[in-house]
Amino acid sequence: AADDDDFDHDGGLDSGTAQLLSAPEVVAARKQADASLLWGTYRPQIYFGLRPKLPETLLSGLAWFGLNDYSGFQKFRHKCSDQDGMHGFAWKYHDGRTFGIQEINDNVNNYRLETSFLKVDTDNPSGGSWGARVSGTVMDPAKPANLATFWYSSLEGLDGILSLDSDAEEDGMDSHESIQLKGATATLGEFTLRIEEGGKHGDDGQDPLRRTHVFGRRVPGEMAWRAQDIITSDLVKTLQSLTQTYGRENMPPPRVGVQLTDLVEPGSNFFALQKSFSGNFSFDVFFDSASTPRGELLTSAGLTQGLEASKAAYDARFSQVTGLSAGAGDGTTAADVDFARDLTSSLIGGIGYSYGPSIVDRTFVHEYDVGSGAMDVDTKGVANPQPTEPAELLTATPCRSIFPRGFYWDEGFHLALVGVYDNDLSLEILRSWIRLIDDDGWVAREQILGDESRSRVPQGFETQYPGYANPPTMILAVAAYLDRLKERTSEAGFDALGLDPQHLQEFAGEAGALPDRHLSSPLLGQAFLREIYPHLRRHYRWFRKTQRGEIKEWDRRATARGEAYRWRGRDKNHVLTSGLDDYPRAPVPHTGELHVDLMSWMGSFANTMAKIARAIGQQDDAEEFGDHFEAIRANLDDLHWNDDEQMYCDASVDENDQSFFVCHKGYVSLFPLLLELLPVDSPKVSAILDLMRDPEHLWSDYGLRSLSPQDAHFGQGENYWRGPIWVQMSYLALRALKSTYAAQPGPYQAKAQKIYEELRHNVVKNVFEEYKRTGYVYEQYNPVDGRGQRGHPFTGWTSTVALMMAEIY
Ligand code: 6A9
Repeated sequence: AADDDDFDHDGGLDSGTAQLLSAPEVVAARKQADASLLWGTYRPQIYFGLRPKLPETLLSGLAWFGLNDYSGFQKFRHKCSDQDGMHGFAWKYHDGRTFGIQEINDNVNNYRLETSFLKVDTDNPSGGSWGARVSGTVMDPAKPANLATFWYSSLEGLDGILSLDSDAEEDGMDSHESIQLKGATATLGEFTLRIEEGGKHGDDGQDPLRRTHVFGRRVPGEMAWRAQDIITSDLVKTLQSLTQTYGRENMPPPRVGVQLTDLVEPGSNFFALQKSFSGNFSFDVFFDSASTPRGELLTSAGLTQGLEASKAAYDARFSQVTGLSAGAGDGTTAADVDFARDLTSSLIGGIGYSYGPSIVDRTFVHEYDVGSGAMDVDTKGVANPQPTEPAELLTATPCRSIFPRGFYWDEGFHLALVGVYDNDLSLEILRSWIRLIDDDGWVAREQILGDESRSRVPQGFETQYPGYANPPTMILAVAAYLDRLKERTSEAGFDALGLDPQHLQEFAGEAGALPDRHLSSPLLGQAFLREIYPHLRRHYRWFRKTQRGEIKEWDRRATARGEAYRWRGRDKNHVLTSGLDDYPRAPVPHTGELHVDLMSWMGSFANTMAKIARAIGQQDDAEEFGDHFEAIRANLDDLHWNDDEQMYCDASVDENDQSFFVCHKGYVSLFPLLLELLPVDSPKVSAILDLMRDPEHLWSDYGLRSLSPQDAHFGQGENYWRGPIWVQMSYLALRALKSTYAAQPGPYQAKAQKIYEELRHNVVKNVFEEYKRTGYVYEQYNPVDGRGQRGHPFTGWTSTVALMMAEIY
């Protein structure tokens, strides 16, 4: 067993694992998974866009605005925003690999847009080809409906070429009109982009040829994502010449006047194509890879059919994996199933890929983080933010409009749901995060990679600090994978995970198909676990070393057991690193503070590490983790249980070095139960359940409040985590109740079961009601009236409602 202070910089793989990873079955499975995930709607920060998960590549996207007057283009729709007056935008279907269908309710412009895509030839190592459809339906025919739409494609990399194929001919496909771009990049090979009207649009009497305008510009590669600026600057040129010709008073109607210039600059790497419509419309965009056999390329009719077939397949898989189906006799309605499907699809549709440098400050040290005693909160170290080497990340995102990037502790919740629909996709995302764990074992809590990502972050929030943590929820995803493996693999198969890799060959033949391949093949399961294990262990040791809390000499029992924890990175009113931002903590920040939530996370981390180590036959490690786990359980009671208050509390020390409790009835007091660290027959379980169920404190008709209304801090200040209801915390509670406290016999089982049922009912009902009322799910819900508030659509961890409906924990 490694010494605590022997900081292990060696994330390297042992030779057995290295050999395992290069086994032909493993390599082949990897390649296929990679190919099927190459293309995606990995630009969740815009309403609709496609890109491959490759750096410096081909970006495509949609933009639009109303043409009722000349000010329309000031209400440009491109990047997702909660300021656009939408009555919701959500993926109704999205399977992460082959297709998706999104609905966007643009009430302001009187259009419901549907954007969909379908991939073909996805096993092709090139990633295959795809079709995308954009259709618009007028919401209220009595009101004007005129829209300018733009499709753009642009190259970020300088190695590629892209050009307008002006004499592309009608090739017998079912199109009125086809505009084509030809291109090639080193990684995508040669391709053609076809933009066609599939014939579904209403005939508005305009000559369709006159409706389409194209322009091309040469922009620096790192500007290629700035579609709004580039398109707007071209439109401004047209408008300037129109005003010169006609004068402001005599301008032609906007639907005629607002047009791109039709100028294509030599060497253009950014092309935009405009189509303007009155009434209903539809057009298609096809990406044809030269490596896809011609017979497999999509037509508009093929796209229509393929989408229908994909929907049916999705519905079938969805009811199979969630057990949710209408009319099954359990009261589930078709609307319920649609809602759960919308959530799952929107979470998967929110998956993004980003690439670029982050900003990290490796030398800044806050007094509180190292020193001893009370700190002067105004003391700041010297800031030294530096860009890192570029890194890449495939990640689900909390909120497409305001937080469209990777957040470490959100991701554990995202993967809980992603993994139910597509196990292997959840592992790819997990692997992407694991790769970001650095040599010390640290990973930044917020991943802001590259300019586009950074453009959404206010100044002063970009810098990440290598001493700062965030709740280790990645471990939940690994634990969920282990559980699924156990359920799906034969007993012999599961036991084989612990065998020497050579002995696994006999299980190689079991490999099934995507997206469950890593559930059906012990060989692949072992390869995955062995690959991530050294990184996870380094990560765990980083937490254990850098977030260690001080135990006072006089607490001999606890000192002997050694485990105590304190979040680094706090100021007077925030512990952002805890994820619970402004939740009240000790009034004066102090290096002697001990945090019960982090203590609980570390208990869960140690316990899960022990499970993984055991599964892959690392017995010594398993014992070491097991010892930590037991020490944490004991010290939780020694250091954090307040018998007078009958609750778990943070602790701190005063100016005389006397220890005291910091008790606020709220989420922090629930953690030992939320993370299932307490034995079912502990009276402490009963006390926590009572606190949870008390309407005077945490209980509401809409879910668990973060802080009791009786607490002096309730609703105060930023009021972010001082009362509002967070859905993922109710998910943790339901998970603990269902899998432990209501599942195992004990004196509080009945109480736990009742709370489970009521809490599940309340949360699901309220989130669904708010979705019906407003078209959105939210970052949090009001602790008094249950109304959705703050970020929306918040289809990150709020989507765990789908898991509550399916009772999958
Ligand atoms: C600040 C302001 C538009 C805050 O869901 C992501 C995180 C959670 O991990 C965390 O627990 N959210 C929660 O307390 C959002 C974090 C946003 C940080 C960026 C910039 C942007 O204003």
